[in-house]
Amino acid sequence: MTITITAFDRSPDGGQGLARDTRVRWALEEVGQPYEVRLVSFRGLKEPAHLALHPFGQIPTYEEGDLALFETGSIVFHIAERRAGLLPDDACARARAITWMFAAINTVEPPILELANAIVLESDKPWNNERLPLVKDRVRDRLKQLSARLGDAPWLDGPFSAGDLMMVSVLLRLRSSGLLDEYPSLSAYVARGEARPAYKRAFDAQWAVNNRPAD
Ligand SMILES: N[C@@H](CCC(=O)N[C@@H](CS)C(=O)NCC(=O)O)C(=O)O
Repeated sequence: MTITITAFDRSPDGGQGLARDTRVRWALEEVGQPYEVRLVSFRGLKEPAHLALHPFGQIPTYEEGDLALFETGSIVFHIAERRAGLLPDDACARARAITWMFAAINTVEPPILELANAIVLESDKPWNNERLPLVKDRVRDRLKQLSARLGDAPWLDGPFSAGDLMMVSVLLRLRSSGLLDEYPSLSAYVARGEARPAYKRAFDAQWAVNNRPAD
């Protein structure tokens, strides 16, 4: 059955891989599942056809036959549950990998998004200079804890899993801030994720879309 995901017609990051379709592409590449992509303009995101798929008017979405999903956590979980390669067979190891998926999007991603908003959307506000260090420290708190847990291990819990895929995807957004460099083990962890052939294929695919000649 054909799988179709949605992605920005032109991502604001110009193809740096930060738009969230990249993590879905990565999951599909990890399990060897071909997919198609429907590109959506910013205006299209808020039109009824897209809102029927995604109530918040965002990308990515995932369609497979009659099934339509939104939210990358749910989409990656759906992919990982149905195809081998992203979740361990052992029930307890599987539950722990799923826990790391939730940790990535519920505990680590929120302060990172807050920082991105502070840098991109609030830089002109008179209070930004005072607030920014506080926001950065909230990110550092999480990075310190995550780095302590990762230790010298290559991945968060045994072999690479959907938990690592989500965590690396979330951490990638920090690169331009320089904060990741303060935690060498996390920098190396992210680099290991980026070095995976499946990540490279996902990155290249979204790069090609975002750097195609103007229509
Ligand atoms: N929690 C959602 C967030 C989705 C999201 O923020 N998508 C962004 C692109 S990465 C978007 O569509 N932004 C446009 C908008 O919100 O209008 C997920 O993980 O899927």
